[in-house]
Amino acid sequence: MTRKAPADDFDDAGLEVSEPKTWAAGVPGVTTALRQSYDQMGVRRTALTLLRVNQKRGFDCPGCAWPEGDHRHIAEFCENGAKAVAEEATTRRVTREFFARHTVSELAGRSDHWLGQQGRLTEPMVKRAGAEHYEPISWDEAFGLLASELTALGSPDEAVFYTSGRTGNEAAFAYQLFVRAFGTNNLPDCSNMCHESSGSALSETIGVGKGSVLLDDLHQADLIFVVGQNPGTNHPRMLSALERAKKAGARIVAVNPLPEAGLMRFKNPQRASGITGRGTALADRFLQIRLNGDLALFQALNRMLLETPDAIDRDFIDAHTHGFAAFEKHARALDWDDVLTATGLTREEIAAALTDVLAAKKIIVCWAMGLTQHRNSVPTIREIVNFLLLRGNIGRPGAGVCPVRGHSNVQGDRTMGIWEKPKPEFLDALAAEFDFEPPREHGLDTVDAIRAMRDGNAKVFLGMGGNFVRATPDSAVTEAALRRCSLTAQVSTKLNRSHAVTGEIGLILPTLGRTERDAQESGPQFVSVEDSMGMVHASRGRLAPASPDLLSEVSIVCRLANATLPDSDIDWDAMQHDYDVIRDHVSRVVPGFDDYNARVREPTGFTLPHAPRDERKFPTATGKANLTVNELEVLQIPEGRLLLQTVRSHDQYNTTIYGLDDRYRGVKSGRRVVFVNPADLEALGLADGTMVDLVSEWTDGVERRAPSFRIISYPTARGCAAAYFPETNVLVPLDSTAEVSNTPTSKSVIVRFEPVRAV
Ligand SMILES: Nc1nc2c(c(=O)[nH]1)N[C@H]1C(S)=C(S)[C@@H](COP(=O)(O)OP(=O)(O)OC[C@H]3O[C@@H](n4cnc5c(=O)[nH]c(N)nc54)[C@H](O)[C@@H]3O)O[C@H]1N2
Ligand SMILES: Nc1nc2c(c(=O)[nH]1)N[C@H]1C(S)=C(S)[C@@H](COP(=O)(O)OP(=O)(O)OC[C@H]3O[C@@H](n4cnc5c(=O)[nH]c(N)nc54)[C@H](O)[C@@H]3O)O[C@H]1N2
Ligand SMILES: [Mo]
Repeated sequence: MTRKAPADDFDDAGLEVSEPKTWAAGVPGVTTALRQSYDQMGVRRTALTLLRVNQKRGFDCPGCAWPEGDHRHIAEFCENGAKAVAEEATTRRVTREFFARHTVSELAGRSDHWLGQQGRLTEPMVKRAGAEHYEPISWDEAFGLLASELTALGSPDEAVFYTSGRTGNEAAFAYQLFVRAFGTNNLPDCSNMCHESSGSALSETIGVGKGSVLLDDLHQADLIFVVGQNPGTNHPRMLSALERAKKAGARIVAVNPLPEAGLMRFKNPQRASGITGRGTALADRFLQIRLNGDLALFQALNRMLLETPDAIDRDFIDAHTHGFAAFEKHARALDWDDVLTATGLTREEIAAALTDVLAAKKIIVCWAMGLTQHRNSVPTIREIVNFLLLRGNIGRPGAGVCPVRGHSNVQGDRTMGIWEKPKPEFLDALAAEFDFEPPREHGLDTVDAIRAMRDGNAKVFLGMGGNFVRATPDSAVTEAALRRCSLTAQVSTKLNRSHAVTGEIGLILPTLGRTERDAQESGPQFVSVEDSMGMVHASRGRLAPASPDLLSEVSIVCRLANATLPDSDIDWDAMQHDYDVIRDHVSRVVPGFDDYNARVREPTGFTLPHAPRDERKFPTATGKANLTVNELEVLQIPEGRLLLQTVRSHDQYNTTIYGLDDRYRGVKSGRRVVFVNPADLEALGLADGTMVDLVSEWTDGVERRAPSFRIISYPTARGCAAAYFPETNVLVPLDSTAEVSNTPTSKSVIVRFEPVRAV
């Protein structure tokens, strides 16, 4: 059986390929960002808007979750932050006339790029059962419709409430409260596809599922590993922190199958030398690892540490860790042949990295999707914790774990209770504050939600932001699952494919973006967010809303709650009219938020407590930091196949495609490309420029096919390939997920290439 991509965007007519870049940012970055901003919103609005990003009384950049320092530059934004802002602050609009012109099935055939470029959504719209078009609907009628579908369900567990990571804390808290008052824990979120593996591994080993470093720790570190992460594109402001660390003497080791430009050399556009000079060489050492080789790499380093006299911190291990004996026994038995096969590195390369480790008193390991989206992601991250614990590198300045989060408030949404597996203590606090009994049974995560909709066990889907249909794996299966629902509703700022692939009824609920003023009955409101390092701060929109008919996410949740739960004792109106009321509730329910309303009004906000970081206390089951035993399984790739990772280009934000270039990797005007090592091409009898279909092979016997990709001969690790998501999501099997975290394995998909026959 073959499963083909449901619809494919072939915007690639003008595709051009050139040599990849060896450095990031600097002048081309700034000019590209400004050009795109002028294009979306004109010169005056660009200047007004960009000056407010990440300023003390401005709005939080809707780009990534990297923290702002205390000493902010006048323009504390980066090229890709500017693109994210321009995308939201665009002056283009999607109106009722637009929907009258285009049928829903026509929209389903358009590319992600085209859909996003149509502009901001302006009023609530409905696609009624059997209709071909969306038509306008009043807010009251829209809430009434959604409420009647929800209350008609056989059980609250037949509804799915998704969240993407841009939603502010106040809306997130109100949303999870509504969902639990309605009666389910079905709160899947983008984390399930993102850093869930980090949360799972860190909770088990150090007792807190979040990173243990602050920005200042990075500045003080002796050695920083950047593993499975492309900060030049996805967290550009992190490059400034790495540059500063280097100036203070840190060494940087990059571990990646791709020689990403941002890791190699950086020209800081916020300093004059960065605009004119050669910039800073960032990585001192580049370990060009094979996809999925990181568990083996860190096990090898750990074995070598155990074999080096005085290399491990005995006092720390005795005082603060649990499980050393079993860990040591297992680590010493590691097979070097497995390590070399899995990593593709030489023993000398790994030994050289060990000299960096031995020379460093303070080590930080940073990582992102390169580590979290594999079958063995949780064991890999646990092994990194082992590595840091061996030399006492958790719970002291300049050292620790640093999972670099994606969406700007994905971490905050979790803190506010957006989780399908809430802790009993959280539910107890919620019950006490609101005097109701929340459901205790765990809900559906993203993959299980798709299964439930596919099988007819869930029938109503509500998305609080995001683009569920495109962000999730196995696109053909997911699309069919959504189409089987009785109603799908999306709270969104911009048009995307999830509006075109609907249940019997489809609803679009357009909302304010982070850049926009939010006025409620008690006056102007602000929201708050938590960055990747547990810092909470306010975000105030300044622009006039894209349309007078938009509601804030908080209003949407509260009005939906009133419509769905008319007998609820919770005062939804009070929350809607004044977000301080929500923050007061939060301060009594969520640990670390005491005096929330006062502290969030401080110019730089406040830092949430983190026991391992602050006190070297590890709130795990054993009361200590857990050293773990992780089995190394070397992925076997059949003859003639490659391991494919699905990555972001420089011109996209997840499923939002800003443009068709990937400047650092030398790609212009196209996205259907696949990067392959020249030696693999030779072995496969293929060449640069050949057009191929990508066919994924998996144990269920189904062949998943993504048609027509141009091969680019590229210096990636041997045996590995890379192509962009979401075009390749069709290749990721729904059932291929990480152990424990259930995250789709978007970074390891076994594929074969079939040359496209000329017709
Ligand atoms: N401009 C922009 N910013 C973004 C986003 C965006 O799309 N655009 N997305 C946001 C979100 S939600 C997230 S989660 C982050 C994502 O940030 P990243 O994780 O940087 O994003 P990816 O493009 O998935 O890049 C994965 C990186 O890991 C490497 N890699 C892949 N597999 C492996 C492996 O097995 N081992 C190792 N060592 N490396 C590997 C890849 O070569 C690549 O460099 O960025 C956030 N910021
Ligand atoms: N193959 C593959 N798949 C992946 C990944 C991968 O690396 N490879 N990465 C995964 C990761 S890390 C993530 S985080 C997910 C991302 O999954 P999602 O978060 O679901 O997807 P996005 O593309 O970020 O969502 C974009 C949409 O969000 C809406 N939006 C933007 N701002 C706002 C706002 O302020 N409020 C509201 N309500 N809506 C807003 C807009 O309508 C826009 O179209 O994708 C995952 N999927
Ligand atoms: Mo993410």
